Amino acid sequence: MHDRRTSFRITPTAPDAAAGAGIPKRTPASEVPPVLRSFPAADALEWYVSARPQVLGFLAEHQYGFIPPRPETIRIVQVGRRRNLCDGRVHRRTYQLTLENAGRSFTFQAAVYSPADVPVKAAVASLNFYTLDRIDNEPERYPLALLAGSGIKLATISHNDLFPDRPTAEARKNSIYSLYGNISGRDRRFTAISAWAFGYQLLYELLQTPRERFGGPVWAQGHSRLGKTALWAVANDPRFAGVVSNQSGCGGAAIYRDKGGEDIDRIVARFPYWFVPELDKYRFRENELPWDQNWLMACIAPRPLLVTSATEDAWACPENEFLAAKLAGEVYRLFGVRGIAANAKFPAPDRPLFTPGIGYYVRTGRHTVLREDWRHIIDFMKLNGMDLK
Ligand code: GTR
Repeated sequence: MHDRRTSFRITPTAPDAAAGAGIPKRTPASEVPPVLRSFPAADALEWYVSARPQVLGFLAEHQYGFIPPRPETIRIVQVGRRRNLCDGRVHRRTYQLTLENAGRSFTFQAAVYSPADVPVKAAVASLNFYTLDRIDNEPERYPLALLAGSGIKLATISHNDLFPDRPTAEARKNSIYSLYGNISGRDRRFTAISAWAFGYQLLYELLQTPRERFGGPVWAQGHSRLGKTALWAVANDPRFAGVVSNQSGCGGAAIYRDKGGEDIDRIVARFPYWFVPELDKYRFRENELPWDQNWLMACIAPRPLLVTSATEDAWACPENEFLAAKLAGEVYRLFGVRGIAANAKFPAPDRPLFTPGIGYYVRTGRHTVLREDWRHIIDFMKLNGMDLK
Protein backbone atom coordinates (compact mmCIF):
# COMPACT_ATOMS: atom_id res chain seq x y z
CA MET A 1 0.00 0.00 0.00
CA HIS A 2 2.92 2.34 0.54
CA ASP A 3 5.04 1.61 -2.50
CA ARG A 4 3.49 4.26 -4.67
CA ARG A 5 4.99 7.00 -2.62
CA THR A 6 8.47 6.67 -4.06
CA SER A 7 7.14 7.97 -7.36
CA PHE A 8 6.27 11.23 -5.63
CA ARG A 9 9.75 11.85 -4.35
CA ILE A 10 10.86 15.38 -4.84
CA THR A 11 14.44 16.45 -5.32
CA PRO A 12 16.04 19.48 -3.72
CA THR A 13 15.39 22.70 -5.56
CA ALA A 14 17.36 25.04 -3.37
CA PRO A 15 21.09 24.92 -2.69
CA ASP A 16 20.41 25.01 1.05
CA ALA A 17 18.28 21.87 1.04
CA ALA A 18 18.67 20.00 4.34
CA ALA A 19 22.06 18.37 4.29
CA GLY A 20 21.90 14.95 2.68
CA ALA A 21 18.20 14.59 3.36
CA GLY A 22 17.00 15.06 -0.21
CA ILE A 23 14.34 17.33 1.22
CA PRO A 24 13.75 20.74 -0.28
CA LYS A 25 13.19 23.67 2.00
CA ARG A 26 10.08 25.58 1.27
CA THR A 27 8.84 28.84 2.61
CA PRO A 28 5.08 28.91 2.64
CA ALA A 29 3.90 31.59 0.24
CA SER A 30 0.74 32.31 2.13
CA GLU A 31 0.71 32.87 5.84
CA VAL A 32 -0.31 29.96 8.03
CA PRO A 33 -3.14 31.23 10.26
CA PRO A 34 -2.25 31.31 13.96
CA VAL A 35 -5.04 29.64 15.91
CA LEU A 36 -5.05 32.40 18.52
CA ARG A 37 -5.91 34.96 15.87
CA SER A 38 -9.20 33.18 15.13
CA PHE A 39 -9.81 31.99 18.68
CA PRO A 40 -8.13 34.46 21.00
CA ALA A 41 -7.28 33.42 24.54
CA ALA A 42 -5.53 35.60 27.07
CA ASP A 43 -4.19 32.70 29.06
CA ALA A 44 -4.04 28.93 29.34
CA LEU A 45 -7.32 28.65 31.21
CA GLU A 46 -9.25 30.70 28.70
CA TRP A 47 -7.71 28.65 25.90
CA TYR A 48 -8.67 25.42 27.58
CA VAL A 49 -12.24 26.20 28.61
CA SER A 50 -13.28 28.41 25.73
CA ALA A 51 -11.06 28.41 22.63
CA ARG A 52 -9.98 24.76 22.48
CA PRO A 53 -13.51 23.25 22.45
CA GLN A 54 -14.44 25.62 19.63
CA VAL A 55 -11.35 24.72 17.63
CA LEU A 56 -12.13 21.02 18.07
CA GLY A 57 -15.71 21.59 16.94
CA PHE A 58 -14.42 23.49 13.94
CA LEU A 59 -12.01 20.71 12.98
CA ALA A 60 -14.76 18.11 13.41
CA GLU A 61 -17.04 20.02 11.06
CA HIS A 62 -14.40 20.82 8.47
CA GLN A 63 -12.39 17.65 8.28
CA TYR A 64 -12.63 14.77 10.72
CA GLY A 65 -16.25 14.47 11.77
CA PHE A 66 -17.19 13.85 15.41
CA ILE A 67 -15.82 10.96 17.46
CA PRO A 68 -18.72 8.59 18.27
CA PRO A 69 -20.16 8.78 21.79
CA ARG A 70 -19.59 6.11 24.38
CA PRO A 71 -22.08 3.28 23.84
CA GLU A 72 -24.40 2.18 26.66
CA THR A 73 -22.12 -0.68 27.65
CA ILE A 74 -18.57 -1.79 26.99
CA ARG A 75 -17.81 -5.34 28.08
CA ILE A 76 -14.19 -6.39 28.19
CA VAL A 77 -13.43 -10.08 28.66
CA GLN A 78 -10.02 -11.69 28.62
CA VAL A 79 -9.91 -14.46 26.02
CA GLY A 80 -6.24 -15.40 25.88
CA ARG A 81 -2.90 -15.26 27.60
CA ARG A 82 0.69 -15.99 26.59
CA ARG A 83 3.55 -15.69 29.00
CA ASN A 84 6.52 -16.66 26.97
CA LEU A 85 6.94 -14.04 24.28
CA CYS A 86 10.43 -12.63 23.54
CA ASP A 87 12.21 -15.25 25.67
CA GLY A 88 9.86 -14.69 28.55
CA ARG A 89 10.35 -10.91 28.71
CA VAL A 90 6.87 -10.08 27.44
CA HIS A 91 3.46 -11.42 28.23
CA ARG A 92 0.33 -10.86 26.24
CA ARG A 93 -3.31 -10.80 27.14
CA THR A 94 -5.97 -10.74 24.47
CA TYR A 95 -9.43 -9.39 25.09
CA GLN A 96 -12.80 -9.45 23.49
CA LEU A 97 -14.56 -6.10 23.54
CA THR A 98 -18.32 -6.08 23.14
CA LEU A 99 -19.99 -2.73 22.72
CA GLU A 100 -23.75 -2.48 23.08
CA ASN A 101 -26.08 0.33 22.27
CA ALA A 102 -29.84 0.49 21.78
CA GLY A 103 -30.09 -3.24 21.26
CA ARG A 104 -27.21 -3.42 18.79
CA SER A 105 -23.80 -4.89 19.42
CA PHE A 106 -20.32 -4.73 17.94
CA THR A 107 -17.45 -7.08 18.83
CA PHE A 108 -13.72 -7.26 18.16
CA GLN A 109 -10.47 -8.11 19.91
CA ALA A 110 -7.56 -6.17 21.39
CA ALA A 111 -4.16 -7.19 22.73
CA VAL A 112 -2.00 -5.83 25.54
CA TYR A 113 1.72 -6.65 25.76
CA SER A 114 3.28 -6.11 29.17
CA PRO A 115 6.79 -6.36 30.61
CA ALA A 116 7.23 -9.65 32.46
CA ASP A 117 10.01 -8.57 34.80
CA VAL A 118 10.28 -4.77 34.61
CA PRO A 119 7.90 -2.44 36.50
CA VAL A 120 5.36 -0.79 34.20
CA LYS A 121 5.88 2.96 34.07
CA ALA A 122 3.86 3.98 31.01
CA ALA A 123 1.62 2.58 28.31
CA VAL A 124 1.36 3.28 24.61
CA ALA A 125 -1.96 2.82 22.82
CA SER A 126 -1.41 2.13 19.12
CA LEU A 127 -3.88 1.23 16.42
CA ASN A 128 -2.34 -1.22 13.95
CA PHE A 129 -2.74 -1.92 10.24
CA TYR A 130 -2.59 -5.70 10.61
CA THR A 131 -4.54 -8.50 12.18
CA LEU A 132 -3.74 -9.05 15.85
CA ASP A 133 -1.94 -12.34 15.30
CA ARG A 134 0.76 -10.52 13.32
CA ILE A 135 1.78 -8.10 16.04
CA ASP A 136 4.04 -10.67 17.72
CA ASN A 137 6.05 -10.87 14.51
CA GLU A 138 6.50 -7.24 13.54
CA PRO A 139 9.84 -6.52 15.26
CA GLU A 140 10.30 -3.14 13.59
CA ARG A 141 6.74 -1.79 13.81
CA TYR A 142 6.33 -3.23 17.31
CA PRO A 143 9.65 -4.12 19.00
CA LEU A 144 7.96 -5.78 21.95
CA ALA A 145 11.10 -6.63 23.93
CA LEU A 146 12.46 -3.09 23.58
CA LEU A 147 9.20 -1.59 24.82
CA ALA A 148 8.79 -4.06 27.67
CA GLY A 149 12.44 -3.66 28.66
CA SER A 150 11.83 0.08 29.02
CA GLY A 151 8.78 -0.45 31.26
CA ILE A 152 6.16 0.24 28.58
CA LYS A 153 2.94 -1.66 28.02
CA LEU A 154 1.59 -1.69 24.47
CA ALA A 155 -2.14 -1.89 23.81
CA THR A 156 -3.42 -2.38 20.28
CA ILE A 157 -6.51 -2.84 18.10
CA SER A 158 -6.60 -3.45 14.34
CA HIS A 159 -8.00 -0.36 12.66
CA ASN A 160 -10.02 -2.39 10.16
CA ASP A 161 -12.05 -3.81 13.02
CA LEU A 162 -13.52 -0.38 13.79
CA PHE A 163 -13.98 0.88 10.26
CA PRO A 164 -12.78 -1.24 7.33
CA ASP A 165 -10.21 0.88 5.49
CA ARG A 166 -12.00 0.94 2.13
CA PRO A 167 -13.99 3.58 0.24
CA THR A 168 -17.17 1.52 0.05
CA ALA A 169 -20.65 1.98 1.47
CA GLU A 170 -20.31 -1.54 2.84
CA ALA A 171 -17.28 -0.55 4.92
CA ARG A 172 -19.14 2.28 6.62
CA LYS A 173 -22.18 0.09 7.22
CA ASN A 174 -19.97 -2.49 8.91
CA SER A 175 -18.19 0.10 11.02
CA ILE A 176 -18.60 1.03 14.66
CA TYR A 177 -21.17 3.64 13.59
CA SER A 178 -23.62 0.78 13.01
CA LEU A 179 -24.02 0.70 16.81
CA TYR A 180 -25.92 3.94 16.75
CA GLY A 181 -28.61 3.29 14.14
CA ASN A 182 -29.28 2.49 10.50
CA ILE A 183 -26.67 4.73 8.95
CA SER A 184 -26.34 5.18 5.24
CA GLY A 185 -23.11 3.73 3.92
CA ARG A 186 -22.68 6.93 1.95
CA ASP A 187 -23.05 9.39 4.79
CA ARG A 188 -19.66 11.01 4.93
CA ARG A 189 -20.35 12.74 8.23
CA PHE A 190 -19.33 9.41 9.75
CA THR A 191 -15.62 9.21 9.05
CA ALA A 192 -13.05 6.46 9.40
CA ILE A 193 -10.64 8.78 11.21
CA SER A 194 -13.17 9.51 13.96
CA ALA A 195 -14.09 5.82 14.19
CA TRP A 196 -10.43 4.93 14.60
CA ALA A 197 -9.97 7.77 17.11
CA PHE A 198 -12.72 6.11 19.13
CA GLY A 199 -10.51 3.00 19.06
CA TYR A 200 -7.79 4.93 20.90
CA GLN A 201 -10.34 5.85 23.57
CA LEU A 202 -11.29 2.19 23.95
CA LEU A 203 -7.63 1.27 24.38
CA TYR A 204 -7.43 3.84 27.15
CA GLU A 205 -10.39 2.18 28.87
CA LEU A 206 -8.92 -1.26 28.40
CA LEU A 207 -5.79 -0.05 30.20
CA GLN A 208 -7.93 0.93 33.20
CA THR A 209 -9.41 -2.56 33.70
CA PRO A 210 -8.27 -4.31 36.90
CA ARG A 211 -5.78 -6.64 35.20
CA GLU A 212 -4.14 -3.91 33.14
CA ARG A 213 -4.36 -0.87 35.39
CA PHE A 214 -0.96 0.41 36.47
CA GLY A 215 -1.62 3.99 37.53
CA GLY A 216 0.76 5.66 35.07
CA PRO A 217 0.43 7.77 31.95
CA VAL A 218 -0.99 6.49 28.67
CA TRP A 219 0.39 7.84 25.39
CA ALA A 220 -0.98 7.31 21.90
CA GLN A 221 1.14 6.49 18.85
CA GLY A 222 0.10 6.06 15.25
CA HIS A 223 1.70 5.76 11.86
CA SER A 224 0.58 7.59 8.75
CA ARG A 225 -3.24 7.53 8.52
CA LEU A 226 -3.20 6.28 12.08
CA GLY A 227 -0.86 9.13 12.99
CA LYS A 228 -3.52 11.54 11.75
CA THR A 229 -5.94 9.56 13.91
CA ALA A 230 -3.73 9.59 17.02
CA LEU A 231 -3.44 13.38 16.82
CA TRP A 232 -7.21 13.75 16.49
CA ALA A 233 -7.86 11.29 19.32
CA VAL A 234 -5.45 12.94 21.76
CA ALA A 235 -6.50 16.47 20.79
CA ASN A 236 -10.03 15.50 21.89
CA ASP A 237 -9.28 13.32 24.86
CA PRO A 238 -7.47 14.92 27.81
CA ARG A 239 -6.92 11.53 29.46
CA PHE A 240 -3.98 10.83 27.14
CA ALA A 241 -0.66 12.05 28.51
CA GLY A 242 1.14 12.51 25.17
CA VAL A 243 1.11 11.62 21.49
CA VAL A 244 3.45 10.45 18.75
CA SER A 245 2.59 11.16 15.12
CA ASN A 246 4.73 9.00 12.90
CA GLN A 247 4.86 10.37 9.34
CA SER A 248 1.21 11.38 9.38
CA GLY A 249 1.54 13.94 6.58
CA CYS A 250 -1.47 15.33 4.74
CA GLY A 251 -4.50 15.69 7.02
CA GLY A 252 -2.22 14.93 9.97
CA ALA A 253 0.86 16.75 11.19
CA ALA A 254 1.67 18.58 7.93
CA ILE A 255 0.69 22.17 7.18
CA TYR A 256 -1.57 22.05 4.08
CA ARG A 257 -0.36 25.32 2.59
CA ASP A 258 2.42 24.87 0.03
CA LYS A 259 2.76 21.23 0.92
CA GLY A 260 4.78 18.86 -1.25
CA GLY A 261 3.50 15.37 -2.11
CA GLU A 262 -0.07 14.62 -1.15
CA ASP A 263 -2.57 17.48 -1.13
CA ILE A 264 -6.28 17.82 -0.40
CA ASP A 265 -7.32 16.96 -3.95
CA ARG A 266 -5.36 13.72 -3.93
CA ILE A 267 -6.29 12.64 -0.44
CA VAL A 268 -10.04 13.16 -0.77
CA ALA A 269 -10.05 11.51 -4.20
CA ARG A 270 -8.52 8.31 -2.82
CA PHE A 271 -9.76 8.39 0.75
CA PRO A 272 -13.08 10.26 0.81
CA TYR A 273 -14.23 8.14 3.76
CA TRP A 274 -11.48 9.47 6.04
CA PHE A 275 -12.92 13.00 6.02
CA VAL A 276 -16.21 14.89 6.01
CA PRO A 277 -17.27 16.33 2.61
CA GLU A 278 -16.56 19.85 3.80
CA LEU A 279 -12.86 19.23 3.18
CA ASP A 280 -13.51 18.68 -0.55
CA LYS A 281 -14.24 22.39 -0.90
CA TYR A 282 -10.57 23.15 -0.42
CA ARG A 283 -9.27 21.03 -3.32
CA PHE A 284 -6.67 23.21 -5.05
CA ARG A 285 -7.56 25.97 -2.57
CA GLU A 286 -5.30 25.22 0.38
CA ASN A 287 -4.40 28.89 0.61
CA GLU A 288 -8.03 29.68 1.41
CA LEU A 289 -8.33 27.25 4.30
CA PRO A 290 -9.49 29.17 7.38
CA TRP A 291 -7.32 26.88 9.48
CA ASP A 292 -4.21 24.76 9.13
CA GLN A 293 -2.89 21.72 10.95
CA ASN A 294 -1.08 23.75 13.60
CA TRP A 295 -4.60 24.19 15.02
CA LEU A 296 -4.99 20.47 15.54
CA MET A 297 -1.69 20.19 17.34
CA ALA A 298 -2.37 23.26 19.47
CA CYS A 299 -5.32 21.33 20.95
CA ILE A 300 -2.84 18.84 22.40
CA ALA A 301 -1.09 21.50 24.51
CA PRO A 302 0.45 21.37 27.02
CA ARG A 303 0.91 17.61 26.68
CA PRO A 304 4.02 16.23 25.00
CA LEU A 305 3.75 16.00 21.21
CA LEU A 306 6.31 14.20 19.08
CA VAL A 307 6.18 14.63 15.30
CA THR A 308 8.38 12.35 13.25
CA SER A 309 9.21 12.19 9.53
CA ALA A 310 11.37 10.14 7.16
CA THR A 311 13.75 11.56 4.56
CA GLU A 312 12.25 9.56 1.68
CA ASP A 313 8.70 10.36 2.67
CA ALA A 314 8.19 13.41 0.46
CA TRP A 315 4.54 12.34 0.08
CA ALA A 316 4.03 13.34 3.74
CA CYS A 317 6.29 16.43 3.38
CA PRO A 318 8.69 16.47 6.34
CA GLU A 319 9.34 20.19 6.27
CA ASN A 320 5.63 20.96 6.59
CA GLU A 321 5.36 18.50 9.46
CA PHE A 322 8.20 20.35 11.14
CA LEU A 323 6.52 23.69 10.47
CA ALA A 324 3.27 22.57 12.12
CA ALA A 325 5.12 21.24 15.18
CA LYS A 326 6.87 24.58 15.47
CA LEU A 327 3.70 26.67 15.01
CA ALA A 328 1.74 24.65 17.58
CA GLY A 329 4.12 26.22 20.14
CA GLU A 330 1.93 29.32 20.03
CA VAL A 331 -0.52 27.63 22.42
CA TYR A 332 2.06 25.62 24.38
CA ARG A 333 3.61 28.94 25.37
CA LEU A 334 0.35 29.99 27.02
CA PHE A 335 0.99 27.09 29.39
CA GLY A 336 4.60 28.14 29.95
CA VAL A 337 5.94 25.35 27.72
CA ARG A 338 8.49 26.74 25.30
CA GLY A 339 8.23 24.31 22.39
CA ILE A 340 10.46 24.56 19.32
CA ALA A 341 12.00 28.02 18.86
CA ALA A 342 10.40 30.11 16.11
CA ASN A 343 13.76 30.51 14.38
CA ALA A 344 14.74 26.83 14.63
CA LYS A 345 15.95 25.41 11.31
CA PHE A 346 14.81 22.10 9.85
CA PRO A 347 17.09 19.59 11.61
CA ALA A 348 19.56 17.31 9.85
CA PRO A 349 18.45 13.68 9.43
CA ASP A 350 18.58 11.54 12.57
CA ARG A 351 19.20 14.58 14.79
CA PRO A 352 16.18 14.87 17.06
CA LEU A 353 15.15 18.37 17.99
CA PHE A 354 13.49 17.63 21.30
CA THR A 355 12.19 20.20 23.73
CA PRO A 356 10.11 19.45 26.81
CA GLY A 357 6.65 19.63 25.24
CA ILE A 358 7.30 19.42 21.51
CA GLY A 359 9.74 17.20 19.65
CA TYR A 360 10.58 16.60 16.00
CA TYR A 361 13.00 14.47 14.01
CA VAL A 362 13.44 13.23 10.47
CA ARG A 363 14.81 9.71 10.23
CA THR A 364 16.84 8.54 7.27
CA GLY A 365 14.83 6.18 5.13
CA ARG A 366 11.36 5.36 3.99
CA HIS A 367 7.77 5.64 5.16
CA THR A 368 7.42 3.08 7.93
CA VAL A 369 8.04 2.63 11.66
CA LEU A 370 11.39 1.17 12.68
CA ARG A 371 12.88 0.07 15.98
CA GLU A 372 15.03 3.17 15.65
CA ASP A 373 11.85 5.29 15.74
CA TRP A 374 10.83 3.61 18.97
CA ARG A 375 14.23 4.40 20.47
CA HIS A 376 13.64 8.07 19.72
CA ILE A 377 10.09 7.83 21.06
CA ILE A 378 11.35 6.35 24.33
CA ASP A 379 13.98 9.12 24.61
CA PHE A 380 11.28 11.74 24.09
CA MET A 381 9.06 10.12 26.71
CA LYS A 382 11.95 10.19 29.17
CA LEU A 383 12.67 13.82 28.43
CA ASN A 384 9.04 14.46 29.27
CA GLY A 385 9.24 13.05 32.73
CA MET A 386 8.63 9.36 32.19
CA ASP A 387 10.77 7.25 34.43
CA LEU A 388 11.63 4.59 31.82
CA LYS A 389 14.62 2.28 31.62
C1 GTR B 1 -1.20 6.95 1.78
C2 GTR B 1 -1.93 8.24 2.02
C3 GTR B 1 -1.31 8.98 3.15
C4 GTR B 1 -0.95 8.09 4.32
C5 GTR B 1 -0.56 6.68 3.93
C6 GTR B 1 -0.58 5.61 5.01
O1 GTR B 1 -1.62 6.24 0.70
O2 GTR B 1 -1.88 8.98 0.85
O3 GTR B 1 -2.11 10.06 3.53
O4 GTR B 1 -1.96 8.07 5.25
O5 GTR B 1 -1.35 6.18 2.92
O6 GTR B 1 -1.48 5.54 5.85
O7 GTR B 1 0.34 4.79 4.98
